[in-house]
Amino acid sequence: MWFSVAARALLGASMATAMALPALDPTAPKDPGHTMKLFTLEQMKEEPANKLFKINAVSGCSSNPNIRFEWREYSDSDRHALVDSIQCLRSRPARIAGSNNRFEDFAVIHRNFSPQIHNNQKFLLWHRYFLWAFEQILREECGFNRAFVWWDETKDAGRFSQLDMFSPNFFGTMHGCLNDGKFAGIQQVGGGCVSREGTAENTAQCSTDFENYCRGMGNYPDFERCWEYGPHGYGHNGIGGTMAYVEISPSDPAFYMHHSYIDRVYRVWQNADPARRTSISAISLGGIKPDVKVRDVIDTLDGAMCYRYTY
Ligand SMILES: [Cu+2]
Repeated sequence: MWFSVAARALLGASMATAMALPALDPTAPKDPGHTMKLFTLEQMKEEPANKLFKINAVSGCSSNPNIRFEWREYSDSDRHALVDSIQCLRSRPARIAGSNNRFEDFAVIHRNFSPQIHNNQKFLLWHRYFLWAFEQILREECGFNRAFVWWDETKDAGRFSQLDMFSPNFFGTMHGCLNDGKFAGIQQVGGGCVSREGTAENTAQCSTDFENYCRGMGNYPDFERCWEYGPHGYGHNGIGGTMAYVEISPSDPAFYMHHSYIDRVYRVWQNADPARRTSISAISLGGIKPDVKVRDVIDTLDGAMCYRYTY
């Protein structure tokens, strides 16, 4: 599956308009996601319990948060430490079935969860946690001890391949199989080389205009849609090659740089209204009754509905 991008491109929309969103294509073959998934009672009992856990609350976070620095603010020493720690992860043993090393674990997990975490409102939150977890594993298992990084793609719109990030010094150059830099020879999950294309028409959509347009959205569903199908999709398709292949795109280390930009703009959009930091969306019945928040319906006795059962 390739990345869907919004037809509402602000500049040079020709690439985008040719790509219909999958859900709108009536000729698209039905996949297993369209049929009811069933477990018998016996199978259900064998399913491992949901491994939800709580992250230990970090006391004092608001007064002393970790800071992510933009690539251009990041020293050469920091850049090398980052690339070296990612390379270190590639030398560590896999812990996930179907993966060949610890770095690939992330791409395999991303592939396995892919239908649940794209094209819906979980997208931004899941990828936020995924990126944070990647950072933590770099620290815990490969000794990475610098501030983390983000990439302001608007400064490179239309010319990603000219950024020094995509050089043999750091993430490797942009064209064809990745065969220079620390990650030379890196393979995709599922086989084949990690490759890139670097198409300017697509990366041009990672623009200040497009970012500002999405940041102007007044509610989460509209922002999420704009951001996922807009610059997020164009960045993937623009780096191209492995990055344009949704499920396994984290096979390319550049994935994490791209998603740092996606996450940063989500945070900037949240900064504009505190309510955006406590709620992602309304539950909508299309106007039959007013839209409500999760908190309005999660407790039947404390919210919009107020009812209980006889037993
Ligand atoms: Cu993804």
